[in-house]
Amino acid sequence: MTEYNFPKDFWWGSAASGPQTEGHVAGDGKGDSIWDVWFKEAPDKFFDGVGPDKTSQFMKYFKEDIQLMKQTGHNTFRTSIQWSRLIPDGTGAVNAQAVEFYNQVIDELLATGIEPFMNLYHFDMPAKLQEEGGWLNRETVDAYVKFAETCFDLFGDRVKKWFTHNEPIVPVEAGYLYQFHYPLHVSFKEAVQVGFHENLASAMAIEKYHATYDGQIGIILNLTPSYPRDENNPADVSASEYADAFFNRSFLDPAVLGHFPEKLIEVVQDLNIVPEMLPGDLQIIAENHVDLLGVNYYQPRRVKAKVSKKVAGSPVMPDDYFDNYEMPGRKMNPYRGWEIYEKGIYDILKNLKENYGNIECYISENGMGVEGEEKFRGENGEIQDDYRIEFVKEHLKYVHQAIGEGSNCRGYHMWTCMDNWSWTNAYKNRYGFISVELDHDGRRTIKKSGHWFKTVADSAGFTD
Ligand code: BGP
Repeated sequence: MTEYNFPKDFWWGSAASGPQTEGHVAGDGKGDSIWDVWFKEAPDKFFDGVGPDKTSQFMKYFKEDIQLMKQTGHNTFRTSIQWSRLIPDGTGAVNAQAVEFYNQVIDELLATGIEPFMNLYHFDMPAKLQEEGGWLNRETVDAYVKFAETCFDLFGDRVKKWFTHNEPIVPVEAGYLYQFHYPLHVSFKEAVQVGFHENLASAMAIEKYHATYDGQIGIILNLTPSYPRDENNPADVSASEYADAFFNRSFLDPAVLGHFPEKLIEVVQDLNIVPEMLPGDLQIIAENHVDLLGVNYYQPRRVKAKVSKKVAGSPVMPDDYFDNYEMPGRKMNPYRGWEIYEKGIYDILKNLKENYGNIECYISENGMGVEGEEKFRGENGEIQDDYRIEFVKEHLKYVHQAIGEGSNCRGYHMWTCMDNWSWTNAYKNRYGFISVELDHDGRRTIKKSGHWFKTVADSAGFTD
């Protein structure tokens, strides 16, 4: 038996987002986001036709939910402020009901001894701004900075940990390359512009925050380590470096180091898709770094040198620089189709220590989506999710090892607290410590993993 002891002040908790949990309440004044619009246009794209209107009804149940957080060991919890709830059209008047709602959530969390971590953008562009081009439009950057300042002004007296974006690469790849988020475009040029504007918006919000407020501000990135098929094959290694530059370093380097990676610059210059920018933009990025980095980790990316032929006439894509590699014998989460590779979390933390000044960080998402979890509900009504306990434990062991070797990792947040609405997958795969039964008006029950996590948080570790 080995003891895995974590620092006494380690952050134990989970992450969620406004659009995936809150739901709509009649007359709440919320404006539409791209998700509301897309769902109205194409409900069949969403698993079982379940849209963003209902979700887990956190708006209705937040008081009870925060008590459940306490019962599952949370000392911290991350969610997001929905831009389209706070400022319904993205740029105009503030919605007083939204202010009241987020105030109540923040106050309730603090009164329960749970520190709120607040994110500002979680894939949820206000519809009105998307009509004007969303992140492609420079004016969105200014609107975002105003939104960020409004949030700091309204809630910054109590919220001391802010994040500018969750997984900003996702709007780039999902919205402008691979068509799994609105607006479903395919354009490397647009993708680069979107990524640039998100980076700039983040740096500008950080600048404002540092000028006036005393907490910490960071960014949450899904760092997906790129492993070459063969470390001794230079072509595989080079392919994995391209994938790393596109999907990790495109945000990690500017956020922490203040500049873009060489490989990315090379590609956008070669392809003549350098984003439009104003004089001084790069300076803003160079001078305004994050204080704290959230690391979302689900799966590795395995890469080999490009061999597949490009279909004539197909658009230029990042994938022209590498092929994905299916490693024989890899361990899979069959429901989500993602590889489970626990050591990846250690490799990320080590990379941050060695190449990113050992920036203060925490695991801001890690988790296992499972379809059909109801079949694991035991006679006592509790879901017996031993697989999730195993998943978390095996990742925590590597986090523990990294900390032992000097990593500045301060906490671990599971995705997610209670089962929530996962974009087009809706409620297909369940991730929570707490189950939500849609057929019973969102009835909540703590799963076995939730009770287990409380014991881990209470004793700041576990034995295995
Ligand atoms: C992350 C997102 C979350 C959440 C999670 C689970 O990428 O930050 O919003 O959705 O992944 O993934 P999925 O919903 O695709 O199953």
